[in-house]
Amino acid sequence: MTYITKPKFHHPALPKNALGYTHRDYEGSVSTLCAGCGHDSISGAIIEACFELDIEPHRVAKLSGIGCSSKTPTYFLGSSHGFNSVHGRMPSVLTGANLANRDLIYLGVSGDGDSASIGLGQFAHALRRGVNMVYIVENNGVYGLTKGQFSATADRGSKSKRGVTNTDNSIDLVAMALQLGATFVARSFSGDKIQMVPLIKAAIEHEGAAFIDIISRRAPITVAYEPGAVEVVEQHDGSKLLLKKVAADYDPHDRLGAMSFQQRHAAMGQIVTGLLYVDREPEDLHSNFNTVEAPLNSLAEAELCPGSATLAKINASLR
Ligand SMILES: Cc1ncc(C[n+]2csc(CCOP(=O)(O)OP(=O)(O)O)c2C)c(N)n1
Ligand SMILES: [Mg+2]
Repeated sequence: MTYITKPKFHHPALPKNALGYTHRDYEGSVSTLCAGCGHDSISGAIIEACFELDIEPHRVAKLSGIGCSSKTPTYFLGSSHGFNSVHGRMPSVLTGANLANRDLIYLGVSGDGDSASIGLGQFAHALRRGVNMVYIVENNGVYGLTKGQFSATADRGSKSKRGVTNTDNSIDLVAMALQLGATFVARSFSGDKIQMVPLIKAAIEHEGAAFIDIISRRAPITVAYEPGAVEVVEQHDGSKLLLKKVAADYDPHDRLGAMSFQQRHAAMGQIVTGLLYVDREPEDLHSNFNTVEAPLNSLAEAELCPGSATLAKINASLR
């Protein structure tokens, strides 16, 4: 069985948002992931963010690739549009959907295997084109669904559950997103709901390519650490993850500053978290392409077929 539906009844006094919806209206099926998986905490943060933003579920389109992470859209926003695509191909499918209908909120959910291994090219091009979307990578450093092989984001020298040592250098998706021109770049940790929810809300409201790398633990853990602080998280192989949260006086509007901040801390063995960069005036693919505002499925024949005189003019301009 790939999904389990939830019972419909719920407590009559559940809190409601401005639309009169409860959290239940933003949930999906019961998760079939391993108990305690960080991916489920990320689903919980997405549900909370959409509830708090009073989003109508039918205005969201969730798209994903293949992997445990890419399965998670089944476990949230059960009344939204959804498309589970092919391994590593979520970005191009999302781009196509977005070009056809810019009225929806596009939420791309992917894994580190999906985005940093097989889908690296797709990841790069969707970000550099400025597709208006929230792109979340649930980053656990492994191919979880296929039993834990190293992904391209696994640290060099880290040990798998079977004792194999990773000899390859790792890819930092945040560093890449900054270099590629993403207009919103953030990182968080699955055990830090206090940090995740506002980041997801801000990414949804951002009108451009918003990327959030969320480090996802395969065992339950919660953290609460102050801005500017470093949190040490123990890994399954005994190694330690050092999370460095941006300080209150950090300037998130400086792309070069964000790049050097990320690199400096990486050199100290620290992974920076928080809103690392945001462009206050993002451009998106539609403004670059000068596309029509109306969703393509609402255009009538007269707009879609402007007549032979217009066609002759276009042909003449190409001679
Ligand atoms: C074209 C193709 N190659 C390989 C696979 C096998 N496969 C399925 S999921 C996956 C990796 C998933 O890793 P990740 O995206 O990190 O997701 P996780 O399960 O860790 O959340 C692989 C290699 C596939 N489904 N399709
Ligand atoms: Mg993974």
